[in-house]
Amino acid sequence: MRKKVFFFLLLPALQLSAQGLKDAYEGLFTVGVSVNLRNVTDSAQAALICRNYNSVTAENAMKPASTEREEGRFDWRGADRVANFCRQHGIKMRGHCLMWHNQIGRWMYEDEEGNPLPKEEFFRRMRNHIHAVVSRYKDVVYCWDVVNEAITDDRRADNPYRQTPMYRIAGEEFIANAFRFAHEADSTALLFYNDYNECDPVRSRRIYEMVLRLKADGVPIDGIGMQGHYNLRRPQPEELDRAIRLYRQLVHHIHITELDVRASSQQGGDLQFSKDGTTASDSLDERLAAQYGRIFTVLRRHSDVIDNVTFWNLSDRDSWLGAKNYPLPFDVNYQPKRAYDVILQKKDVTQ
Ligand code: 9MR
Repeated sequence: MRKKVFFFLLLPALQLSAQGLKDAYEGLFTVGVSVNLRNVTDSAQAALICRNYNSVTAENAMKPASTEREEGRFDWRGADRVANFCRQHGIKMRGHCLMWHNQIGRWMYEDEEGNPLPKEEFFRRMRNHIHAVVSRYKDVVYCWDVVNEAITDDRRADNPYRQTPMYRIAGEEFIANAFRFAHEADSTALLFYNDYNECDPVRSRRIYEMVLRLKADGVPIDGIGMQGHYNLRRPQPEELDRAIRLYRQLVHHIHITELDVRASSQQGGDLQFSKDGTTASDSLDERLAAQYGRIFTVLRRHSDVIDNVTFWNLSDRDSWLGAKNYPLPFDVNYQPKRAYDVILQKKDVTQ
């Protein structure tokens, strides 16, 4: 009899510990992670993914440079590995990414002598690429980051756009057509514009105005991806809240696509940051938990428009920021940190 009572007392605790992030956020938004090929091959890491996440993004494997390094020579090995893992485990994917100025073969926009392609030829190549990738993963990918990081980092520039070879060939039409081609290939996928430093007032205004114009022109754009490369201090809750309020005036779908919180003071998705980070400590662990707590408190408040929150990498060991930035809820040994508990327990943190 005693034993039985003890078991029943224990049951809720056991159930709680069997819950992953995806269960804790059921009904609010899906919780995702970006993965490399090791993550989906190693059985312990795979189990961690399946327990916590119900959305997966390929960190690099679906980018143009991975799938079509040279025109027409497709290499699906990496992308298929991740997609098959997801198919096998019934996890849906965020497709990342169709058009970006990084990790893309020059053939997309240049001829063999290095001259910019005529606009029509550029569009032909872009359309072929987008159709091939989107069609292949239609069954498992529920949304795509169609255009990534098209807004300039120069907050004072008159032209809001990043001056990439693709932009120079076709201007804003390059962005519009990328969305049109993706929609042709899969009319049911949700299509996103994705960018970083998206809480910055200048950049967020520019993103807003661009999406507003595209939508007014009938371009099939469904959502805004806020990358979420943050740090321990920024954004502050009101900055994050303000950006979400701005974007939600325009779109019904907001995804936090690449969330991490670095220990150094920079923010953003560019590679100009220090991997040196700082030394691990108890207080750092607490500050990380507090910042994740503040961020998720805001995100939960907007869960009617936010339908996915994705961490950029599985653990500190995998992070593009280097392990010394301690940016994720799982440490270098794939053990949950305080930040994980704060997120899991949905504790409101406002200070
Ligand atoms: O995490 C990715 C890293 O492995 C690559 O080397 C890098 C190349 O630029 O891209 C990283 O992912 C980026 C993402 O695709 C777009 N937003 C910024 C991310 C961090 O740079």
